[in-house]
Amino acid sequence: MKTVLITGAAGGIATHLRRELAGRYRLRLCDLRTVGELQAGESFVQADLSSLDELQAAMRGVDAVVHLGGLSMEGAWDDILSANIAGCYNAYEAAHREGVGRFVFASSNHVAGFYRRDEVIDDKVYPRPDSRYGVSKVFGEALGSLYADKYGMQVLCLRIGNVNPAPLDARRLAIWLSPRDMAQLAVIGIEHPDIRFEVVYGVSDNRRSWYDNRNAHRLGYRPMDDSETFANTVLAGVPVEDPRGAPFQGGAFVHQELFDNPAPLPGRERVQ
Ligand code: 15L
Repeated sequence: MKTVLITGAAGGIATHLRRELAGRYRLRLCDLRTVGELQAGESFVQADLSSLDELQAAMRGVDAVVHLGGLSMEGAWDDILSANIAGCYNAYEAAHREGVGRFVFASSNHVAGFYRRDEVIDDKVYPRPDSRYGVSKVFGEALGSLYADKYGMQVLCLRIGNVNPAPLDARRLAIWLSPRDMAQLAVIGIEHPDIRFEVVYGVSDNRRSWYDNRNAHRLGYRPMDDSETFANTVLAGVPVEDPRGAPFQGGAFVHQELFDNPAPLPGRERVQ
């Protein structure tokens, strides 16, 4: 049985993954915070993303890393810098030094949040991050590319939408990722023989999706859920979205800290 280290193990996505992957792998849970009661097959190791030594010790002997650690939303530059830039570098570097061959990186839809919702984008689009957080995820993907090309690490970057048992609002109907579909993507990253460096969208089979996720399907992803099941309930209960974010895939992330409408200036649109 493979041993898989999950960073950010006290967080929401990890909590779902623990349940979904139970019995399939030995799970080594890694966080600065405590992770709650350990289940069969789980162990806990405390490590700070700012410490390469601690991360190396945590990764010793594991077969794969699922890197969920770091800030999961926009933050002050110093916090993004330490948790998502330096911390992400440390995670890849520790994996490399410990000879871990597989790395699943929790990237985010916010690497491309400035694409509009009427555009369908795939894994090859040039990034258009909507926040410092989004920029940090572009950096994490670039590190994955570097470690794959230079050291042969097998890296899968998941541009995750939003993981929840049910979609939270109208925007999340497009980007929702059910826990079991998230687990399926993680398993592809841990096991698929042909992965070198791949980017896929971490979304379920949502009818309202604005992603062309053919690369995930090519790797065998067969999502089991579609947010449409929840659409009537979700749409009945949600407040109207802020018009500054509503045209953009990244939603509120695009207008955080902005006072004016950030609609692209003439000439800003790119031809793919
Ligand atoms: C993300 O990347 C965040 O980690 C998550 O907290 C949500 O905000 C999600 O994106 C989203 O776009 O809804």
